[in-house]
Amino acid sequence: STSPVKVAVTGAAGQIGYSLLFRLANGDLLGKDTPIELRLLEIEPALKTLEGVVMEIDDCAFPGLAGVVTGSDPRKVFDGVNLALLVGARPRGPGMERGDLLEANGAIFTAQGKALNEVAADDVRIGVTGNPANTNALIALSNAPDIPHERFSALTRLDHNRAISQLAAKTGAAVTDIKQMTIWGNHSATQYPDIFNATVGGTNAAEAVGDQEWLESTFIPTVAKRGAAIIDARGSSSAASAASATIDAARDWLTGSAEGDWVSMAVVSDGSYGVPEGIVSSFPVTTSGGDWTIVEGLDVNDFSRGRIDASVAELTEERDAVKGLGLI
Ligand code: NAX
Repeated sequence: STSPVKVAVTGAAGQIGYSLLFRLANGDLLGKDTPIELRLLEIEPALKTLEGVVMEIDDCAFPGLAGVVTGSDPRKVFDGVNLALLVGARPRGPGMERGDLLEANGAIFTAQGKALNEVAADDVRIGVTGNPANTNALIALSNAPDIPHERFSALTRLDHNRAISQLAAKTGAAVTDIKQMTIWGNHSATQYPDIFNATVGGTNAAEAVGDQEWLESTFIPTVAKRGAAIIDARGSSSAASAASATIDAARDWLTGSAEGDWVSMAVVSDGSYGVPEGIVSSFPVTTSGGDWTIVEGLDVNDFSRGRIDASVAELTEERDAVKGLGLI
């Protein structure tokens, strides 16, 4: 029998956690034959709620679940973890300025970066879902000097999946017919979903759509503002879809992206596509054996260039702000 893969989830008592934990315990990450041990981190006041969630997990009698550890001390919960899914974050409260938000999250992600640096397994991979995801990942990696920067990523897979779904609906294709979708930049309203390099049933997607007006006025805003549309309709933010994308991203990172396709991940830039080195920005990547590689040589037309630059400008502002706060 294989020893269990230790998977940490922060913010485990939250909305996303309520879907994510059950998907992980069910074997949706690495298959039903790979046992998983869950390491669940919450803040003290949420531990009672978390206890209730763990009771429900117990009640599912998941065959592949090797154990559950809960706690509020990242140094204990992250001990020996192979994968850390950093979901918990501080939401923006009433009257909170952007700087306050970056500072509150800075405290969380500096502490968690340091704890991972000290106690995580040597092969640890860290995926950040909690917002502002790109900058939280930058803060965490900057506070974990012994973990290679390539081991950190921020989630833009939900945006990627949303873009695939919208393009499939527009073209009447199946989602499986859509390949090579890319989200560039920040997981925010400035993100750029790029269909110029995507294909629909083997045909260039922009040509298949043939409608720049739809691209600019419908597709891009629908994908970029989907989170707000869901809050409006559901009364709370995307949770099950965010959990599903968190699993998709981690699964592909650990087990490899499909041949002839790529995925979107926010990773530390090496300067590719004119994105300043060192910021955490979304790129098209292929993955294999726990490593990612930016897909190089894609055509970036003037329209795409402008959109990518705008989102990257927002990321460099966020980086400068957290640098100013002494968080990185
Ligand atoms: P919830 O507010 O339901 O849950 C967050 C949980 O995190 C709470 O239970 C809270 O107690 C916990 N938490 C706060 N600080 C913590 C700390 N220091 N250590 C451990 N746990 C801590 O939010 P939920 O809807 O689950 O969303 C979680 C995060 O995902 C938010 O930041 C949200 O903005 C972000 N999202 C990111 C998405 C993405 O695509 N990257 C999409 C969905 C989601 O909006």
